[in-house]
Amino acid sequence: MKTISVLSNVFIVGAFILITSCGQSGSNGKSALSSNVAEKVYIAPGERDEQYAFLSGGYSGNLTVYGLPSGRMFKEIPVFSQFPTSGYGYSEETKPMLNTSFGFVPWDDLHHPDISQTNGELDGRWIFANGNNTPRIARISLSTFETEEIIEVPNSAGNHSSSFITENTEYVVAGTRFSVPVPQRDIPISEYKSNFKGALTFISVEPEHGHMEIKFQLLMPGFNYDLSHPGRDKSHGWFFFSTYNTEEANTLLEVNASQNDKDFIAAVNWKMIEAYVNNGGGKKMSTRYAHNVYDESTHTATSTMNKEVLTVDPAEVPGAIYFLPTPKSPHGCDVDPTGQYIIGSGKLSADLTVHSFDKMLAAIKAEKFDGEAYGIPILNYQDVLAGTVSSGGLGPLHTEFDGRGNAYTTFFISSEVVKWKLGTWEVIDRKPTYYSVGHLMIPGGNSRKPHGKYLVAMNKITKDRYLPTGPEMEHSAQIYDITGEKMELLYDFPTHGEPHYAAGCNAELLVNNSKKIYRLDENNHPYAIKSPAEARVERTGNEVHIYMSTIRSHFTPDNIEGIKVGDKVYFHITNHEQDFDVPHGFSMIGQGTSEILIMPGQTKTSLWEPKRVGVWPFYCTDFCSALHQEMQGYVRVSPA
Ligand code: CUK
Ligand code: CUA
Repeated sequence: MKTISVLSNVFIVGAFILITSCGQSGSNGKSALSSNVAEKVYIAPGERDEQYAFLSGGYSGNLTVYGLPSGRMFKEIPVFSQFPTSGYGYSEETKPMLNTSFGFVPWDDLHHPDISQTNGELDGRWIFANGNNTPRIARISLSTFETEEIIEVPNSAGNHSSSFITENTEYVVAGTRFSVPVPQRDIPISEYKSNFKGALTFISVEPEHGHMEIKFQLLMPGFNYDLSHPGRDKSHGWFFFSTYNTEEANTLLEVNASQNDKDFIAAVNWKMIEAYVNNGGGKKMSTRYAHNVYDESTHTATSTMNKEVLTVDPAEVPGAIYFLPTPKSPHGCDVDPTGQYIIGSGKLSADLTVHSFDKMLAAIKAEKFDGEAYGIPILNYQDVLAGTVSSGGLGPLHTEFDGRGNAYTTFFISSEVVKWKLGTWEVIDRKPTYYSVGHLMIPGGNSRKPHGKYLVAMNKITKDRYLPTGPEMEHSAQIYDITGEKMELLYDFPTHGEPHYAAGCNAELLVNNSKKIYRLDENNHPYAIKSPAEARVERTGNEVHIYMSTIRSHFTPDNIEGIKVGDKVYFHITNHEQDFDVPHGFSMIGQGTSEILIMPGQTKTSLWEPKRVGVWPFYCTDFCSALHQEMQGYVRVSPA
C-alpha cells in the first residue's frame, strides 16, 4: 500500500508539472511542423475527405461525425439527448427513444462508439454507443445516420466497459463500472464487500436488422469493470474486461482501491456461456428495463418495458472465466488485430502489461493457478505475460493498432502518444499531445484490418490551442500522419462535448449506403398523408389532429380555426418534397418543445397545447427556397 501511494504522488507531481508547462511558448508543437503538412489535411472546395470519424460527445450525449484528414464536422447525431436542431426527443415520434425505467431521461454520458463487424472487419451497417449515466446501449444506422434503437441495461450502473462488439456483431457487450446490489435493495453501503455485483451484459444483435436483446448477464464479483475488448481472430469467442478496485472498497477509492499491486483483466469465454444458456442454463431475475425501437417505415419509436433478465453466476459455468493479474488499476484493455496480445494499461503504472492469449490457454490447460477470487481461477502473472513496454511515459490509458505490427498508446500524465512494436516491445517513436490525451483512434484500429493512415488523439485539456472562449472551451483532438516510421502531427480540431473513444472507417464503406431520401410510397406513419389534397383537421374530444403538408413554400392547411384553449393540438407534418436535401421546419409561437425538422418523404409530429386566446403564427424554420420567408400560417385559438 505504501509503495503505491508514494507512486501516485509522483504521478500527481508529474501531472502538475505537465499542466503548468502547457501555456509556455515553444512547447506547443508549432515549430515541429514541416511545410508540406498543410497539404496533407487540405481538402479543396468541393472535394471530400478520405475517412469518416465518429467521435463520442461525452456528456453531450451525442455522437459527432467528422472527416479525416480535414477535421471538419459534418453532423451531430443525437443519441441520448434531446436535440432541438432536428426535434429528436421533442417530436412525438422520437420521445419514446429516451424512455427508461427511471422515466424520461433526455441526457447521458456517451463514451465508446464501435462500428459493426463481419469476420472481424468493419462492415459499416451500424455504430453502437454506450450511455454511462443511466446504463443504455444505442444502435445508430449508418444508412440514415439516425439512432434506431436504445436498450437499457438493468442491474448496472455506470455502463462504462461498453459498447464493444464481437467479430461478427453477435453481441454488443456492456460492463458496469459501479457494482451495485443485485437486485437493488436497501442495505448498508458498508456491506459492499461480497454483496455488490458487477454485471457484464451480453446483448445479442439480430443480423438482419440489428435488433438488440439481452441474452444473458454475468453477475461478477463487486469490482469496477472499466474497459473491455473482444478477442479477435484466434481469440474470437473470448471477451476481456479490465477491472480496478478488486479491493472492493466502497469509500475513498482514490486510496483504498489502489492497495493491491495488481488488479485483474477478466477473460470471459462467452461462447461457453452462450452454449450454457442455450441449453437452458442461467436464472431469470425480475427487473425493469426499457427497450426503445425506432421504425424507419413508420418513422416512429415505441418503448416497451421488459420485466426479466437471464442472469448467470460464474460458479455455474466453471472454466469460462479467468483472471489475469494486471498491475496498478488497469484502464485500457485492448486486443491487437491478430488476437494474440491483450494490453492492459495500469493507470498508476509506467509500464504497459501485455498478456499472451496462447500462454493464457496453455496455463488454463495445465490448470496452473495462483488461487482464486470468488471461485474464479487467477492465472499466474508470469505465466501469461507476453512482455512489458517500458516507455518512460506516465499514465498509460488506451492502445490502437496500425495493422503493420505497431501499437500506439496514449499517456495521459506525460501527455503523449507512444508508438511501439508488438512482440519486441521496443519504443519506436513518441509525440506530445496538446494536452493530456485520453483515447486515440485509428480508423479500423479496433478490428482485424486497421486503415493505418491517420491517428486521432482526443485530448482532455485544451488550454491555448484556439482563440479563447472564456473559461469553458471545447475539447481538442489532433490528427497525426502515421504512415512513416515517425508520427507527424498534422492538425488540431475542436470537438463537441468530451470525446472519449471514436470509431472511424474509410469513406467508401459508407458513401454508397448513405440514404438520400425517404420514399413517400414507403411512408407508413399512421398520420402520413400522400398529398396536400389529403390535408385536414380532425377533432376527437379535446384532441385535435392536423394532417399537414409541406412543399415549397407553403403549409397546407395554413389557416386553422376552431382550436380552443386547453386543446392538445398535434401537427402531423408530412414533407412532400421529392428532392434530396430539402427539409422543412415547423415551429409554433410559444412552444416549449422545440421546432421539428422534417426530411422529404417523412412525417413528424409536434404537440402544441395553446394556453392563450388569439391568432398565433407558425413558420418554417429551414431556409428552403427563395420564398421561405413566405412559408407561414396562423392558428386561431378561441376560449375553451
Ligand atoms: S474512458 Cu475516457 S479516456 Cu470513458 Cu474510454 Cu479512457
Ligand atoms: Cu420550408 Cu422554409
